[in-house]
Order: sequence, then C-alpha cells, then structure tokens
Amino acid sequence: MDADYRPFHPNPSNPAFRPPAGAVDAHCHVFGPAAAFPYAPERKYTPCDAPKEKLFALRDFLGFERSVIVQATCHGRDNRALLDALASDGDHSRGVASVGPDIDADELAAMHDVGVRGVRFNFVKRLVDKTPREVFQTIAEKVAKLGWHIVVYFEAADLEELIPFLKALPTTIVVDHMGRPDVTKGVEHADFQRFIALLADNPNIWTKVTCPERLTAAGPDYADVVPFGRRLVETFPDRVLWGTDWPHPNMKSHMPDDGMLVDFIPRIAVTEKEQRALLVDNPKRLYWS
Ligand code: 0GY
Repeated sequence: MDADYRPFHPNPSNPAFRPPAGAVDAHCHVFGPAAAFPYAPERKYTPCDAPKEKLFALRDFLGFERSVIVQATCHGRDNRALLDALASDGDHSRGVASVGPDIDADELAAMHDVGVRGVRFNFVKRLVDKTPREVFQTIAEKVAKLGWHIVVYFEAADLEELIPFLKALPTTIVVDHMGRPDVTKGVEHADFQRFIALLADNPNIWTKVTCPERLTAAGPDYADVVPFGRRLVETFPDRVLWGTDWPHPNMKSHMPDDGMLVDFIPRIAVTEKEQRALLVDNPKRLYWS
C-alpha cells in the first residue's frame, strides 16, 4: 500500500435511510487481495486490499441487495479479481471490466456469462496513460454487439473536448461521478450546464450521482454537492445510478463513513419514486435485464 493511501473506514455507521428492497450499489470495487490477484505493473497507486468478502459484508450492513463491481485502474486490464468476485456472488453482482482492443468474441462471451455488462474508459490523467481514441472506438464496437454499455471517467475540464467522441460511441454511456464538477462554481455555471446539456441532447447518456466525498469542497456533510446530485436526479430520473465507490481509492482529504454516504441518498432523491428509480429500477434495466 502506498504510504499516503488511506484504507477504507473500519466501522461505518448504521445509516438512518433504509434502501428499498432490491437496491443496488452500482459503483464499487474489489482490490486484490494482492497475494491472489496482484496489482497491475502499470498502476498509478497501490491500494490496501479490499477483498470481495468485505464488500459483500458491507453491502449487507448498509441494506443493499446487489452490487455493480467496476474494474479499477490499479488492476489494469487484468480482470481476475473482478471475475472471481462475480463468479462467487451468483445473481447478486454484475461487473464493468477493462479490456484491450484485441479482446475476442469468446473472451467477451465468457465475461458476459459471469456477469460483466460493460467496459470502462478512463480519461483521468492521474490514473492512466493516454489511450488513443481509435483503441476505445474498436473496443466500443465490439462490446456494443453484446448490448454492453461504456462507463466513462473524466474530469469536468476535459468534457468539452470529449463531447464529439462520446457522441460517436455506439451504445449506452454512463458517466462516473456526475462528470466530476467543480462544486465551488455552482450548478448554474457553464461547465455543469454543459454536462446537463449533454445528457439532455443524448438519451443514451446516463450518470452516476456518486462521490460527494470526492467532490465536496466543504467537508463530510457534503451539503455543497447536494444541489448537483439533486439537479441530475430531478432532471433525468430514469438515467441516474448511485454507488458507494467503496473502498474509495485515492481519497486524500478524509475517508468517508459509508453509512453517511447512504444517508446522502434521500437528500438528492427526495421522493420514494425517485429513490426506487435510482436504486432499483435504473440499475436493474442496465444490468439485470
Ligand atoms: C473511483 C475513483 C478513482 C479511482 C479509480 O479506477 C480507479 O483507479 O476509478 C479516483 O481515484 O478518483 O471511481 O474509484
């Protein structure tokens, strides 16, 4: 583990908000354990192990029934830890993998069988080396044939330049962490409005209303992030997903209490109808249908 890496919260609080039956944590990771699933040589950080058993125990504790496990950059394109977690969790988990352009139909079919339903394209410069757009395009065409979607992770400053590329992708797209807005600029700022317009103009683009702990400039109450999540949930109620982001890689300011993150949900999805769409119906449509 890197010297400045913060491990996940050892004993999260019991959330006051109880998720509806069938609720999905649609963004979480498994890391290692390194002894069984070594981290990728090209990784930009070395996390603490966050094995599937801990993830599943947290899911139960927080009142969720299902998980979408997303391949993280510390494992590169080696999806073994992810596939192992999926294989051991039956119908309770689905996955988002990271693959290269040479992946063939048989490999994709094997991943599909164990629960993978998407791939992730990462544009965050501190996490990955640059990948040529043609490589992503090749992968996109292959996975679109299986009905998979593409999860994209980028910083708000890079959105404008990415828009033509995103618009050309041939399948559903899910943008991580609300497009990572600078919350100090406010919801009405041109940057966040550009993101809203992207979703308004492209019905195939969804977003995760996740990571108040990464986006806040104020601290663990996350009040400054609420208007961003709220705006997305009320404007696109059937294209939003929620997740813990456990085990919260690369958090520098603080390590979030996962119970408090669950209590963030009713602040952005205020009606039972919105909560059901966000936590049950939307992820079910994307991952379990
Ligand atoms: C997240 C966020 C981060 C890391 C990764 O794949 C990753 O390594 O996604 C981050 O450092 O912001 O969604 O887990």
